[in-house]
Amino acid sequence: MTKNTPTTDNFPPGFIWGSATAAAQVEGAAWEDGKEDSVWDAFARIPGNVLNGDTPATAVDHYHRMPQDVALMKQLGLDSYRFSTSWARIRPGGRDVNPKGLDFYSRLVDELLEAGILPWLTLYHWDLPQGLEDAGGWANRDTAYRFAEYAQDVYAALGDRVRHWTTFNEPFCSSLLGYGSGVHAPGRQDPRAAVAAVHHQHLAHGMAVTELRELGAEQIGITLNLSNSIPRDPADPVDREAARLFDSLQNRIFLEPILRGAYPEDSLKDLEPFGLHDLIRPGDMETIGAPIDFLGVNHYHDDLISGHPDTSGADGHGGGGARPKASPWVGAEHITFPSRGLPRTAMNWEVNPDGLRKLLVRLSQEYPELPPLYITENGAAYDDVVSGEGTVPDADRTRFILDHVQAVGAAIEQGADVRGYFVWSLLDNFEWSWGYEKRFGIIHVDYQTQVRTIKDSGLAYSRFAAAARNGNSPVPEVPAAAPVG
Ligand code: GBH
Repeated sequence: MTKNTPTTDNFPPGFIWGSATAAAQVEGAAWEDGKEDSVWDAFARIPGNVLNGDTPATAVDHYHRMPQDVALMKQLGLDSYRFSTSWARIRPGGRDVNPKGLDFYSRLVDELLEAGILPWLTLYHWDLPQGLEDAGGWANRDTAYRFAEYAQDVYAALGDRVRHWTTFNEPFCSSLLGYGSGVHAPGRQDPRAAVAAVHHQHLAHGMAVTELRELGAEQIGITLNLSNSIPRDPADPVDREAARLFDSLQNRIFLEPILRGAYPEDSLKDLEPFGLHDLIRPGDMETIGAPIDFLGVNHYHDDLISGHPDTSGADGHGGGGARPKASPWVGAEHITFPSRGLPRTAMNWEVNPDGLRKLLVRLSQEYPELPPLYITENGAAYDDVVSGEGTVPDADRTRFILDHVQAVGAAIEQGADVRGYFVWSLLDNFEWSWGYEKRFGIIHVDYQTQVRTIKDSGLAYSRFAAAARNGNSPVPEVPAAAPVG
């Protein structure tokens, strides 16, 4: 099959075609119906933290436009919608349960089920109640116990209708970016706090898995952001060591505690100076290793790694936010990300669809204990233009999505047990430290009017998913000009 005729042959019946968002990125209504600050509300208020001084206060007003947004999902024919619940809405300040907060998600779930769309719920996508941050945040072990309580609250309200439960989205970001590099909320730059946040989020995950299991949740998992760590020169021991270290901090310190109940030996050594050993109490690793039913994989780009100063002239990694901060890779500040000269997205991230195939095949081969996989995020930011006809001809994003979907198909053909793909994102939204400048949506949002327009990539994705569902292959690559429905 050539690149220009995407095939649906490799996707098994029942494969889930979805799209994803996160509460802080889409909801807005930051202080409505009892909600109080999350760390992202507080962080965004401090000048210099978020590009252009943008904040998540209004976002794309999904809190008020939810029924219309679900109608758009239905129009696209999505099988599933991956969303997150806001802890700061459900337990403002981390204190008592707020029934109005829970009610929003109850209405969302009902609306989805009514539309025939499977709700895929994530409990934590980075928006810790500021009240809990004031008490030490994820550097404080107590936050893990608070998370387990919050998980129970959400299950009590939605467990009768939601079958798929994800504890954390990308704990890498909410620990190492939030407490190490400071590029994400709460903006701390303290390597020891960052390592504590890693361990306490693991613990919170494990405790929530145990609680949810006892309460009867059907499918429980976690989403990790994983990346291929590729040594610039595989023959150079300095590059090889840098790639090992990056792989340890980016991938294996998350994968192995969760899948095997143990930190990798080399990571334990690397992180000893930052206090990892002292954080681990008897029983923790068993809790963290509680069996899960699926692993969510978020993948955007590979990382080419060197242990030498970068002389390529371009940071192949693409940086992260309003301004340069410290490195999130604790104890690995010397690592550089040289460029391979591949095309880039508007995030300056390299485009290399085959990296996704490689990652999935590697996971399947190296981890015999691996549960079924779902691609819970993949997508791209490009600078979109709305045409005179009111369409959004985003050919780059269409290409990106269809090529990555093909890479997932190729991985399945090579034995990876992948059961779903969620494109990031359903809507243009608050892209964290980049504010509203970077657009990832398959639906365009005019931030002045909140008007939504399905982009050509959304139409193409919808058509591909429909063809896969019906067993039609190959699929013509040119996006339809007319709206779907
Ligand atoms: C995902 O994270 C998020 O889950 C989602 O909310 C977000 O909107 C989406 O991606 C698009 O960004 O240069 O050192 O600061 C993506 C994973 C991890 C990619 C951090 C960028 C920057 C590291 N991100 N990385 S650094």
